[in-house]
Amino acid sequence: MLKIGVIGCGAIGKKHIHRLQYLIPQSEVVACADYFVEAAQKVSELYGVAGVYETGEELIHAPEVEAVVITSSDDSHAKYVLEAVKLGKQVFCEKPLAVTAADCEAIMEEEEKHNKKLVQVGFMRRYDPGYAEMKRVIDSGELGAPLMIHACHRNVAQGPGFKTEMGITNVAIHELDVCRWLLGAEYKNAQVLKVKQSSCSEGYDNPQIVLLETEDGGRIDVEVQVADGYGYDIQCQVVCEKGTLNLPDPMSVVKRTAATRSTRLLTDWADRFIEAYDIEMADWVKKIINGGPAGPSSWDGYAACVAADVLNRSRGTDRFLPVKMIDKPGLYK
Ligand code: ISE
Repeated sequence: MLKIGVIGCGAIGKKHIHRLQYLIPQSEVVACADYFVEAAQKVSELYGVAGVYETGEELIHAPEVEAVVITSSDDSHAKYVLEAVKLGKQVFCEKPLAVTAADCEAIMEEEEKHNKKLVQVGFMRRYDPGYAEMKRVIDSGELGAPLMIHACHRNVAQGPGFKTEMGITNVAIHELDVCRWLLGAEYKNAQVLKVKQSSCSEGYDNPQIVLLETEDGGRIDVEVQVADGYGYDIQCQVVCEKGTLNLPDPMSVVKRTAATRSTRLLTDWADRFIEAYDIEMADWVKKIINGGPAGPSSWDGYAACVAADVLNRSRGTDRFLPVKMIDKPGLYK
């Protein structure tokens, strides 16, 4: 039984606690913490979590906590990951791993001191059955080399405080990970474009187009609409030499009535990727029990963070900017 502490008791935190507590037989959530301690207390009552800590640091140091799940706000991830890694505890950190590349590097340096992987980043799309099948076909070589990806990431709306840059660091970050994973290549250049704007935006760029070039010349374009006014819609097409692969839409009953045929679209990302999250968490627990994580690593968190940084810096320059990364440390090869 893996005894887990969860830092961050908001929406995704609660969903992960539910998974770890009730759906995965080999894990138990023994502690939780939140910046708002009342939120942690509520979660503790709701899900039968024995320990409530006032700070993430106290939870990380708690002797009963063997592994840590971080689902707090994006800008708090790095300090908690670093603290847990220093103690040699396994960590699952929701994306992004950190908001700066320098913080990702510090995490990798600390992890290397232990000479073993201690971090998995929550890039759950790699566990989605649709993306996983696309990856399998690409790697089989059946369609020849992959040449380009056309993708869309569309959210219904954003809450208060949303900023243009978050369209990359919080939203398109998933494509930044999944595209390099699908293509098996790192990025060379990146650029973000401000295009014709939607009236659904409230003070931030929407849509934006993300353009990427990989080291082997592959091309990626991602339409990022953070407020589309109609649904949560994720599309991905990989164009290969001898065919194309399209990400399947989630299952939906086809309704025929009043001379129309329709299927419902989802509106919440947590529902769209529910299966991916379930598989991801169960796999993380299983792999930790059997020796160590095998999912997206700190290097993957770093690669996405560097690309996000470059994209945000490219805004308004009308130019592709180079994506420069440190040499890949041996631990992640
Ligand atoms: C959220 O954190 C996600 O992971 C979703 O996939 C993304 O669509 C949403 O905009 C993010 O806030």
